[in-house]
Amino acid sequence: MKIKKIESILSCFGRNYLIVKITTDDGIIGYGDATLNGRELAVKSIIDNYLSDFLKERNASRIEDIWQMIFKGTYWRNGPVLTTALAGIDMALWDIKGKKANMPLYSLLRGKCRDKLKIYIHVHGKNEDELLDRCAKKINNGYKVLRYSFDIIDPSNKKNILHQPHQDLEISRIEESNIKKIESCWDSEIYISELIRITKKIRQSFGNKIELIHDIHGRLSLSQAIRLSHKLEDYNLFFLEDPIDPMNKEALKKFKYYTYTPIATGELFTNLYDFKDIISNQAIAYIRADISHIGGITPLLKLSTFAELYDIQTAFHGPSDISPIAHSAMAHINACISNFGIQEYVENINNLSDVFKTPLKIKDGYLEILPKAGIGVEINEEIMKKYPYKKAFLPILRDRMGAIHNW
Ligand code: KDG
Ligand code: MG
Repeated sequence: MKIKKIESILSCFGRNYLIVKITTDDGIIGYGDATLNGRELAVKSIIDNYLSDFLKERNASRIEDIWQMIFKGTYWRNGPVLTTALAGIDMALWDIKGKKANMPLYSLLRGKCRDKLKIYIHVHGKNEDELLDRCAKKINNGYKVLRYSFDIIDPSNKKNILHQPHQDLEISRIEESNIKKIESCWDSEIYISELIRITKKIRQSFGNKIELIHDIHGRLSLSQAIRLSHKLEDYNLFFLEDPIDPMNKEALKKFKYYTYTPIATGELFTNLYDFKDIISNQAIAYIRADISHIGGITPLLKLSTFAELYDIQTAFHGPSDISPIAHSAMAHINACISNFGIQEYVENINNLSDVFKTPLKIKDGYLEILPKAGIGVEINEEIMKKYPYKKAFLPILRDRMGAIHNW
């Protein structure tokens, strides 16, 4: 089974998605996700101009060999552009392998060890009342775990909103803006006190019938994070994501001794080595790896097994800026690894069902996978062509003195 054609298809459905399509000489087509938010054209270029030359005529079933050839064999290893391109290729090859065997990916891997997956979704409010209303709505719809966020009006300048990134797609977001409009001012002290106040409010309103997650996006210093996490301990969070800059691994290793709250990190990591130290030191409770940025299914399986040895669970990154193919591929892995913890999911992602028909179904707040061969996503390329790429940028934050701040 030889690789005959490699294509990359870039389109925009509110969010830009870069899809890798690989066709074999026996006519099997595999799809993978190679979306890197705000860097789509760079990934497309590395696929079209470089990696496709390495792939033509190779045996499509030799996935580990192809993965190593691209990651190590071409010398310039690592970096999000390369690993995201590699992820798209890796997923497409696993999709082909599953289709050839006529088996869903979870069967081809280890076989299901659970029937349904615990998920969490985003809930955002432009103010406290809206947030509480939206939490109530999500709970009524059966969701059990909520990742909450909210806007804060800056008391010293009412036009400045202290924004938290979110994927509650019914609420407008400042992501994907024009380059001139993306800078805003951040104040961590106001954020810390508002977060404590609002977390208490949510617990008072809904008791313990839901689990709560909050994502700090690496915006705090170690001492701010320690102070905050102490105050949040009473509210029993499922986990706190990226309390401090995830690149500061030494600080993460210290932080675990200061808090009972489980810590999750890893959406920014682009290779297994990024995780090595913090897993072997048990600095975190959940790995937030992103299948499309860490290089695909092949490294994600290795990472999960490594984490299993340290009793660390998975909580893979599942925002709306990776495509339904990535969400589906992660669901297959989650179904067949023993240290699955929870999966981040975007409830409205199925609004794209005209273009991507996924094997995923939400039932009573859990995710289920239907038995379709391979990753199991059917793609309507004709409709896709009608949604051309639109350049967009991620926001930029500055502190009160005008210096760049972690976003
Ligand atoms: O592109 C950036 C998003 O993927 C990120 O803001 C989402 O932090 C995120 C999360 O936890 O979903
Ligand atoms: Mg995050």
